[in-house]
Amino acid sequence: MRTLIVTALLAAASVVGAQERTPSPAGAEVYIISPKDGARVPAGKVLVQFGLRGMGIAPAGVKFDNTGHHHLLIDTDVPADLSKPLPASEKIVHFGKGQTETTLTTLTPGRHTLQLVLADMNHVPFDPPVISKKITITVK
Ligand SMILES: [Cu+2]
Repeated sequence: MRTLIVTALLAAASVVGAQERTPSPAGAEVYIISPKDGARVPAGKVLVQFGLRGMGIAPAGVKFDNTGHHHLLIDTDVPADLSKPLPASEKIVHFGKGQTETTLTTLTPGRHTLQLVLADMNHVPFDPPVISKKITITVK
């Protein structure tokens, strides 16, 4: 009897500890429309356009099946632990209003990487994750 209770408590604790991840539909795909991988772009304003197939966009906080919002990763890797909400920083930019493009004005001359991660209303990546290819651009 005691073993049973302990087991039940442990199971409950592990459920609370892990953020629940939202399933993504098969075939969902996020990609960077522009700039193109390997592009050389003038310094100043770099327009980045986000593409999405097989899912829709909804603002953060809005629950609607098969939707999420974009996150642009700049010069950084996708976090190893995808069970947690994506942090917000200058390298991980949230587009919680449902934006599908942005203009970067702070990229310094040289090589930079860009990558998109779609995440759910709570900023947690989907399962399986919907992540773009990482592209490299050179700012002139
Ligand atoms: Cu977010």
